[in-house]
Amino acid sequence: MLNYSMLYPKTTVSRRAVSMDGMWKFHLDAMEIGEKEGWTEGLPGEERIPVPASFQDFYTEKDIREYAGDLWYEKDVFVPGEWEGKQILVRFGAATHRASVYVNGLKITEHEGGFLPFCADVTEIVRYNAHNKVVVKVNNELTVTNIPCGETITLSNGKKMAKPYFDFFNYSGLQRSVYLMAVPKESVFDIDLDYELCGDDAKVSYEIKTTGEHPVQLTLLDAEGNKTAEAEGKKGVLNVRNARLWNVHDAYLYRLVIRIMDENEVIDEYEEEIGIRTVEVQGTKILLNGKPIYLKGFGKHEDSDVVGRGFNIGVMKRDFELMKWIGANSLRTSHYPYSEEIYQMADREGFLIIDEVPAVGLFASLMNFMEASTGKKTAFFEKETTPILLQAHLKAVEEMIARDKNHPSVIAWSLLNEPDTSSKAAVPYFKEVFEKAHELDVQKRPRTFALIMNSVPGVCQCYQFSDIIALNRYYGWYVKGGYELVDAEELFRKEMDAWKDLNLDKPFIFTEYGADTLGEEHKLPSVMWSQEYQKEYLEMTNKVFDSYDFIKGEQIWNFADFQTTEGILRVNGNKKGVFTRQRQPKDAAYLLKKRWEELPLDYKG
Ligand code: GCB
Repeated sequence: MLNYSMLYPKTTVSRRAVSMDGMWKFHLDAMEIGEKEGWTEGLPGEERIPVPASFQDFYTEKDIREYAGDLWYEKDVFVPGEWEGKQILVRFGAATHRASVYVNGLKITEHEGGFLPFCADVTEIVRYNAHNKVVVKVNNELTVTNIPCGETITLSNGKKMAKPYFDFFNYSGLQRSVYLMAVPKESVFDIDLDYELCGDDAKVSYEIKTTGEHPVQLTLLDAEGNKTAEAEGKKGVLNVRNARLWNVHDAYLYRLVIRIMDENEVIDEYEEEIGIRTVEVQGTKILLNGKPIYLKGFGKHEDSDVVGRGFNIGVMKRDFELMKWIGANSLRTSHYPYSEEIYQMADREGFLIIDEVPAVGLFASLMNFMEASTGKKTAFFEKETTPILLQAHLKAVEEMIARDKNHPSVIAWSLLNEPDTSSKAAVPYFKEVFEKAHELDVQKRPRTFALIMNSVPGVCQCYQFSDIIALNRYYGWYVKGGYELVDAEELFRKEMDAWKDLNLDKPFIFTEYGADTLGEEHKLPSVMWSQEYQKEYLEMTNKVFDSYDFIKGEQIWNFADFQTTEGILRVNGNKKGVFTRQRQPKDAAYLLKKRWEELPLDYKG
C-alpha cells in the first residue's frame, strides 16, 4: 500500500490546499555538488523559472536544452499558524523522472518515476506562521531500470545526454502543479467505487479507507445539489433511484461527499465528482452502460511550445475543443499518465480515456519504434536488470490506478507501449503486471497494451493478456509507403486476416496509425510527407478498419505534432499530427471530421 494518499488536493471544511505554482529558484548541477555545497538549505544565484513547466525550452543555450543530470528547485512557503495540529504536506503533481525533497534543510522524502504524484509529509518539522524553505533535487536521467526506459551517455566533452528508447523529447522538471496541504490527522485516505445498473436505478458500492477509527458518512448529491442517496460505514452501497448515467458527450456528474464524524462534529470532509457508468468487454464488444461503443480519437502527448510537457490549462482547453470539433470520443494518454486536470476535463466533457502507465521503451534498441518494421528479434526482458524494472513498473501501475480509478472517463488501463513480446521471457513479466492491475482495480476495467509492428500472430507471446487487443500499425508509412501504398494495404489485410483466423473473440482497436506530414507541404500528385499523402494514407487505413467487424476503435497517431530528440528521421519533431503543434488543422483533419461525425457511437455494435 502507498504511504500517502493519492486524492486530489482540495479545500473543504476540514482541509486546505494552497497552490505553490509560480516562479521557483532554479539551478542546474552538472558537477553534482548540490548536497556538498549546502543547496539543500537554499540555492545559489537568482535564476528563476515557472512551475509547472519543462525547463528545456525557456533557454537559448543548447547545453541547457539537452541537459541530463540533477536540477534543483527552491521556493519559500508560508505555513499559517491556524494549521497547527493538522498533517502538513507538500504535494508534487509529478517530478520527472525522480526527486528528493528537502524542507528547512532536512531531507523529507524521495520519489522515483516522473509522471505520478507524491507527498512530502512535513508535519514534524514545519515552522508555523513562518516561511519554510522547500528545495527539490530533480534528476532527469534515463535508465533501463525505470520507466520510461532509455540510457544516459557521456559525450567526449564530459556532458551527459539522454538517449531515450522512445520517440518523445525527454522533457523534465516540475511539470505539474505543487500544493501545500493541510489535512486532518484522521482523514479520508482512499476511495473505491463500483457500479451496477438495475433497470432505471443504480447501486454504487463503495469502500472508504481512513487513517482512523471514527465512523464514516456518505452523501450523494446530484448536479443541482439535491441529496440523492446516503450511507453510513466504511463499506457499503449507495442506492440511486432513477440514476442519470455518465455517457459519451453526455457526462452527468454526481458529487460524493464523504465525512468522518465524531458525534456531530466533522473530523474530515472530502468531496469527489463521480459518474455512474459501467465498462466491460463482451466477446468482440466494448460496452459502456451495457451498450456497444466504437472508439474514435487520438494518441496524444502533453507537449506544447515553450512549456514543453508542463501542464498548460489553455492548451488543454484548446485540445478538448478540437477533439469535439473533429468528432472524437476518446484518447490514450500515450505514453504516461497525464496531469490530473485533463482527466477532470474528460469527466466533464464525456471523453473516454485509455490510461497508460509510462512503460515505454521496453525494447532493446535505441529507436525501438523504428526497429519494429525490420522485424529484428531482441529479448529485452532477459536482461539482468529486468527484476528491478518490473518493481518500478508495478509501483507505477499501483500509483496510476490509485490516482485515476475514480474518473468515469477512464475505461481501460494500458500497461505497456510497444514492448518486446517476441521472446518467452516477456510472459512472466506480463503476467505480474496484468495481474497487479486486475487486483488493484475494483471495477476490473479492461487491460491492454499497445502491440508494436512485429508483434503479430506467431511472434507475439503476450497478446493473450489483453482484454482489448491494441495495435500500433504503420502500413503505408514505415512499411511500403508512397506509391507502394497498394502493397501496404495487402500486407495490412494479410495481418488482419491472420488475427481473424485466431478467433480470439476479443475487441481490437488501433492505438496508433499515421503518416508524418509537414503542415506547409502540398504536392499533386502526392509524395510522402505532403498533406495529400496523409489523406491517401488515411483513406486506405479507414477502408481496412471498415472491413473487419472485430475492430472496435481507431485512435490515430498523433493528435498534434510533437517534439522528439533530433535525428534524421524527425524534422524538428514527429509530424504525424492531425493538428500542428500550434493546434491548427492539417487537411487530414477535415477528412477525419467527416468520417467520425458520420460513424455512430455504436458502429459495428
Ligand atoms: C510508435 C510509438 C510512438 C512513436 C510512433 C512513430 O510506434 O509508440 O511513440 O512516436 O510510433 O511516430 O513512429
